[in-house]
Amino acid sequence: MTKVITYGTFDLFHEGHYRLLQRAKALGDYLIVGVTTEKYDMERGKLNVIDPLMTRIENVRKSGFADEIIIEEASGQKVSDVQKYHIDIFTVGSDWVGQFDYMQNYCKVVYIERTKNISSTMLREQNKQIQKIGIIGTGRIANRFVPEVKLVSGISVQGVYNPHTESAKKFSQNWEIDFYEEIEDFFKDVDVVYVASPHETHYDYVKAALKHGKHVLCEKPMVLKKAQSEELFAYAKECGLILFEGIKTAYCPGFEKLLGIACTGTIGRIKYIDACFTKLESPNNRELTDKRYGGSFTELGSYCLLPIIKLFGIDYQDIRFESIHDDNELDIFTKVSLTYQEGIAVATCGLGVKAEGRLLIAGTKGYIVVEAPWWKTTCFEVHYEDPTQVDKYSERFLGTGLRYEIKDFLNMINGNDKSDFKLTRGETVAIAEIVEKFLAYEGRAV
Ligand code: C2G
Repeated sequence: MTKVITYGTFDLFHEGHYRLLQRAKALGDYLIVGVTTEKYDMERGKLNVIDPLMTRIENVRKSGFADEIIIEEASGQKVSDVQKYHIDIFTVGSDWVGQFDYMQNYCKVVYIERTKNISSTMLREQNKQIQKIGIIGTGRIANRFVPEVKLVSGISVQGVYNPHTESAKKFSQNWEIDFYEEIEDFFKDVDVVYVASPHETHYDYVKAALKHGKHVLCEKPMVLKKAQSEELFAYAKECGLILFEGIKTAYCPGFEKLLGIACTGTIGRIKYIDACFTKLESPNNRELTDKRYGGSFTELGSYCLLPIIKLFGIDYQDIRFESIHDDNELDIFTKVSLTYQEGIAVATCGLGVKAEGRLLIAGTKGYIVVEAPWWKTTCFEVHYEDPTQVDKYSERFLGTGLRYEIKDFLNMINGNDKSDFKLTRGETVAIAEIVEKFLAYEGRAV
C-alpha cells in the first residue's frame, strides 16, 4: 500500500484545494491530509485565515479524498509525520516547488501543478469571496509580491500584465499564473489590481483600474503630484473602490507598535525625528539612470517621510531640500528638513551614499532608536536620561513584509476594516505633495 501525505490550510475551500487532494490521492492508495492549526499558521506567517480549523477539516473530509486527517501544529512536524506514518510520498502544490526538497531524505517528494484560475464560484454561494489579484509590472517588487500573496488567505494571484508581452509571459511561467497581451482581458479576469510598474506609469494604470471597477493597491510613490493623488482618491471614492498606497512599513506590526509607544507619552512630547534610509544602488539601474523620475528621494523618500508624517502630521510650517548629485544630475543623497509647530524633523535618504540608516524619535523624557532596517521594523529601544534604564521591544517582520499591506488591503475590500488609519489618504497626498515640491526644487517638475 502506497501512503501519501499532504498539508495545507485549506481555507475558503476551492477548486485548487479540491484538485490538489484529488491528485494527491491518485499518487497512492492511502492519503493523509494535515490541516494547519491557527497557531501554526500564525507561527509560519500565514495571515488572514477566515475559516476555523473545524470548518477547514470538515471541508477536507467532504472532498472524499482523505483517508485520514491530522492537524499540523508545529514546524518540523512534516518530518516526524513521514516517519511516524511510514509515508512513501510527500506532496504539495507546485507553488512550493523547491521548499520541501529536504523531505527527499525521508520519502519521495512530488510537487503537483498548482491550479490557476480558481473561479471561487463555489465560495460566492457560501458568501465567502476569494479576491483574484492581477499584477501590472514584472520587476523586482512584483516578484516579491507573488510569494507574499500565497501567505494571505482569501486572495489569489490570477495573472500579470506588462506592455512588454515577453516579460509578462516569462513572469507568468515563473509563477504559474496567466499573462495577458491585452489589458482589457486582464481587467476582465481580475477582481483587484496591484500596480508595480515604474513610478511614472502609476497614475494611468491606477486610473484605468478604477475605471474598470477594480480596487487598487499601488506601489510607492503612488504618484508624484499632489493633484493627481487627490484626483485618484476622489475618483476611487466616487466609484466606491479602495485605493491603497503600498508603503509596506506602514502596515507592519513592528512599526505599528513603535508608533503606539511613541504616542503614549513614554518619551514625553516628541520634539525631533530623524529618519535615514540609504541603499547603495548600481549606477546602471533605473533608479540612477532615469533622469526624470530617478534619484534617491523619489525611491526612498516615502519611507523616511512616513514616521515624520505619522507622528508630526501633515501641517509642517516649512520644508527645505538639500541634495548631492551625480553626473546624471540625479540626487545620490538628499536631506529634507521640516519645521513643525511642535518640533523639527529631518529625512535623509541615499542610493549613492552609505549612512547608518537609523530612525530616531526624540522627546522631552527620552528617545526611541530603531536601527536599520527600521523600515522593516523588528527591534527598537527606548532610552531615558538614566543610561541604565533601557526598554527593549521586538516584533516579527515576516518574509518581505508585503503580506501585511495585502492583508489590510483585503480586509478593507471585504469590509472587515473600516479605517485606513495605518496610512490615510491625507498622508499619501501629503507625501505626493512633498515629492512634487522636491522635483520642482530639482528643476524636474513633472
Ligand atoms: N493549491 C493549489 N492550487 C491553488 C491553491 C492552492 O494547488 N490555486 C494547493 C497548495 O499548493 C497546497 C494546497 O493546495 O498544496 C493547500 O493550499 P493552502 O491551503 O494555501 O496551504 P499552504 O499555505 O499552501 O500550505 O504546511 C502547509 C503547507 O506548506 C501548504
